[in-house]
Order: sequence, then structure tokens, then C-alpha cells
Amino acid sequence: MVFVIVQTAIIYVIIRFRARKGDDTEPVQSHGNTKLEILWTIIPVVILASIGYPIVKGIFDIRAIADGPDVLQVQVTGHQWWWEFEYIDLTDETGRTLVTANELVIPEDVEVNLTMTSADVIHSFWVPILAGKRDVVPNRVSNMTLIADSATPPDAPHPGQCAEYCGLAHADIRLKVHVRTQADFDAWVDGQLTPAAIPTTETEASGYETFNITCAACHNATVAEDGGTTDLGPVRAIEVDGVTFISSLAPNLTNFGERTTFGAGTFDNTAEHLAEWLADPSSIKPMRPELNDIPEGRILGMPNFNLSSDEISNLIALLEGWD
Ligand code: HEC
Ligand SMILES: [Cu+2]
Repeated sequence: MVFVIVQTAIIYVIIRFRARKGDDTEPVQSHGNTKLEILWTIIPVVILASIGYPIVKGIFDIRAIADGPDVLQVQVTGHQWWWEFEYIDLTDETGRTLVTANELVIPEDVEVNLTMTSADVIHSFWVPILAGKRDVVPNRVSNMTLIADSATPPDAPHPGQCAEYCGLAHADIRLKVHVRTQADFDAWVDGQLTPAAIPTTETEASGYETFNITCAACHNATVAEDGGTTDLGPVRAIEVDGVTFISSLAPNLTNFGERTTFGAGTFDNTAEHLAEWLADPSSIKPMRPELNDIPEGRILGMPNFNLSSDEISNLIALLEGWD
């Protein structure tokens, strides 16, 4: 618009006031115009200030950390190559917090404050439909506020993606955000805080044995035992800037059967995909499990455990039953 207005005015002036043949009157000579100069200084100042004020205010508003009794507090730990979520204010009777992975579930119309850090390299948390990107940096804490206006259909959660290159499986560190009505969210929380059942069928019991021997080296699952609960796998935490973040070696599987996807939002959670995953995880998601160094806590993917097809189907029965 500015270009068109200015160019039109210039062309008009050039043509309208051009020197015509035979007319040699000298144009009016002028030098300086204080009034005009003050005016064309003040007008742009007013325009820029009126644009600048809301922008600067907006930057501070976006940076503000949501707090208060109505805000849902979720801590996010980025890992190569998956996301871990801990709902620090939602606990069961024993004080165990709600921990899940790769699928964030939030109530509609509620402010959610994400407090984020990374266990390894820089990631970036990005759910385009809900908010912009925010870097997730090791040894630093960053925050982001989400507010979702309306619930998502169960099979169409909002898709997200890590937006900062973080190594081999960067393309497959995705995530899902399910938005639920408050009542559905409360029911989900109850389900998540209920420990997984100790298996009763023979297949599940056999899967449970393999889980304890092999899988529990990295994956935690909380099961009901002797009227209380037991963690089958390790529970680990890191402290960053005075904030304690959960930082597990691998996704918590307590309620795995309830998730719609796995492998950081990459595969639909079906028996078929799970069988492929358990047969050789790196064949469907590129990872570097040969570099896993568990004492140092550096995990670059799930190894292939050369499970038999029976072990695989028993584990699938176990995990899909944990919902
Ligand atoms: C050496 C550590 C380690 C062991 C042992 C291990 N896993 Fe994993 N597992 C991982 C890691 C790391 C991931 C995350 C991979 C990713 O998505 O980047 C994972 C992911 C998974 C997932 C997908 C979870 C999700 O929600 O995305 C399932 C299911 C799973 N493992 C099952 C098993 C089973 C069953 C066993 C035992 C046979 C097992 N794992 C043993 C490290 C391990
Ligand atoms: Cu990434």
C-alpha cells in the first residue's frame, strides 16, 4: 500500500509539474520548514509507539508463568527420543505422582503450565495448534502455557513434534495432546493413578515374568501388590535450578494400553505394530541402542532383546491389558 501511494504521488508530480517547452520560470526556492519537520518526526513516533507497546506487552504476557490454584501443573522432560510428563499435583494415596509419556492429556478451558527441561540435548516442544515453540534445554528450566478451547475426539488428538534437531530419531519424537472435558479428564486421572493389575491369565503371567526379568531394567510400571503398590522398574529424577524433574530411562508403562500411540507418537498402538517393535525396535524407529550406557543414564533407544514370538505375544497381552 505504501509503495503504491508513494509511487503514484511521485509519478503524478513528475508529470504534472514537469518543465514544459518554452517555459523557463524558475520554481519557488525554499529551505527548511520547522513545522513540517516537527510533524514528520512526531507522527512516526506515535505510530511506532502504538505498534510497539502491545508487542512488548505481548512478549511479557507470553513469558509469564501461569500460576494459581486453577492452573494444571505439568513437568516435561525431553529425552532422545521421547517425552515424559509428570503431573506434580496429581497423586494417589501413597503420594505417587501421575507419570506418563508421549501423550499429554489436559482438560479443556484450563490453563496448563508446562515446566520443561531436557535429560540430554536441546529439544523443542511444539504443538502447533495450541501454541508456539519453546526450547527444552538441559540444565535449564523453560515454561509454556497452554489453553485448549475444546475437547478433541479420542482418535484425533492434537499432533506435536520436537522442533529442534536432536539426533538420529528427531523426525520420530512426536507427541499427542488429548483435550478432554473436565469430567473425562478426572476419570482419566483416576485411571492413571490406579496401579496396573497383577496378571491373572497364564499368557499375561508369562509376559509379566519377562517384563520383570528384561523390561524392568529400564521401564517402570506401578502394580498393585499386597494392598499397596510396587514399582517394578527404576524411578529416577534430576534436579535443575531447584526443580526436581522425573527423568526415567524409558517411558512409564503402567497404563500403556490406554495410549493411542507409542514410540513418541509415531506408531498407532496396535498389537501388530507392537509385535514389530518388540521384535526389533530399531527396524521401525531409527535409534542407537548399541550406545546405551545405563550407569551413565544415557539411553539412545530400546535394544533388540531377541524375544521369541511367544514372549512377544505374551508381553503384548500384558501391556494392552494395562490400561
Ligand atoms: C535398555 C533399556 C530398555 C529396556 C530393557 C526395554 N526398553 Fe522399551 N524402551 C526403551 C526406550 C529408551 C524407549 C523409548 C524409545 C523411543 O520411543 O524413542 C522404549 C519404548 C518402549 C515402548 C513404547 C512406549 C511408548 O509409550 O512410546 C514399549 C511398549 C516398550 N519399550 C516395551 C518394552 C518391553 C516389553 C521391554 C522388555 C522386553 C522393554 N521395552 C525393554 C528402553 C528399554
Ligand atoms: Cu528433536
